[in-house]
Amino acid sequence: GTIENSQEALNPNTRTIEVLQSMLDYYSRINDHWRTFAYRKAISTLRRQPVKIMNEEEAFRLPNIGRRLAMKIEEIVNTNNLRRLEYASDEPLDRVLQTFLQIYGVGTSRASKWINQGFRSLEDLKEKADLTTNQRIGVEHYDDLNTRILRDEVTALGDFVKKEASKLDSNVELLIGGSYRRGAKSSGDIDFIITRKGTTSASELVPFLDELVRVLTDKGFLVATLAALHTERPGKDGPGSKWHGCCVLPPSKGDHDDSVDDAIAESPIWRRIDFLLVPESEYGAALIYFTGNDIFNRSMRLLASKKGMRLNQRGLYQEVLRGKGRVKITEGQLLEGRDEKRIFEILGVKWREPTERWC
Ligand code: DCP
Ligand code: MG
Ligand code: MN
Repeated sequence: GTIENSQEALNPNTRTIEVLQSMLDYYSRINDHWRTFAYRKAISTLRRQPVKIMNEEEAFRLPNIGRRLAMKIEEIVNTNNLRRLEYASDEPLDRVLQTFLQIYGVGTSRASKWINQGFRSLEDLKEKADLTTNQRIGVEHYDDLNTRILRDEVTALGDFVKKEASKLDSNVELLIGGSYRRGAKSSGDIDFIITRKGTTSASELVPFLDELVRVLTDKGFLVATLAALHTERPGKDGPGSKWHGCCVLPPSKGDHDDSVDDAIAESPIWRRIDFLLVPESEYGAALIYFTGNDIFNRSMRLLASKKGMRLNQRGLYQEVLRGKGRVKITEGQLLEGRDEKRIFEILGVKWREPTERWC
């Protein structure tokens, strides 16, 4: 309440509390319950002090404040911030967290659990942790999967896929979306959007994708599967029929002698590759979604909702009208799905080339 806030403003230890609070937030983030608790107790003690606690001795005399916390309090008073503290004690853990977070498919909660189990390095995880298949791939190919792919290599990898695809079905269209379509000089992965004229459901393309994956695996191009999902009704954001995995450029058996090819043949770098199946009837909306970037997508969706419409990766819809008790008055009617430019038009926004969609 207001009284509490004004007391806070008058508290001589406000700055110290603020810094301790940010450490508390950090420990809470990495699920270090014990330190979170200790910091909470220390902060509440400091809140009750009528005078500023200036050094280690003063702090240590107070209840709920141990020697190490008392030292930190003195340091905060002397430096007025967290910087040195971070370097002194928190940075190592924070760095471990950052390392773990860069493992493919690993989020904060997984990473924190590993930290709490005592793992401090990728080696620890490799040797001691109970990893899922995907986590093992992420750990064992950590460096590869965190290396960006130069545009020329994306093109080369893409050409390999396109060539095999057209042998299977010359009517299928493959386009590389994502950052590559936005013109990026390097990409984190290769995002393929796959469609065929006349299709109205992604499921019509599933047999083709299964075949393509089989052929590309046989040729040594695809080296791991991370996710293969076929759903008729994709969620609000999640793609419907997709395949995620890893690929390498097989050594070219051509007659030319290229040192780049040699290097790749020596130790091929694992690259992330995604395939998204899209029926022609939804191609435009899928192009927008899969071209991104994510911020641009969010702003397009927001704009749609402001205009009483709804944009997702399947199409642009009239928003569902609801009356009393959220009863539907009208269904969300499809306005456009097929044509990317038409979606911009209906939304009333000027066409933006993919290379202009960086946010
Ligand atoms: N996308 C999105 N929201 C997300 C994830 C993805 O809108 N949370 C869309 C926009 C992205 C596209 O999917 O551009 C492809 O996703 P990527 O993660 O492959 O991102 P980019 O291709 O843009 O970047 P990168 O070069 O890192 O792969
Ligand atoms: Mg990408
Ligand atoms: Mn991707």
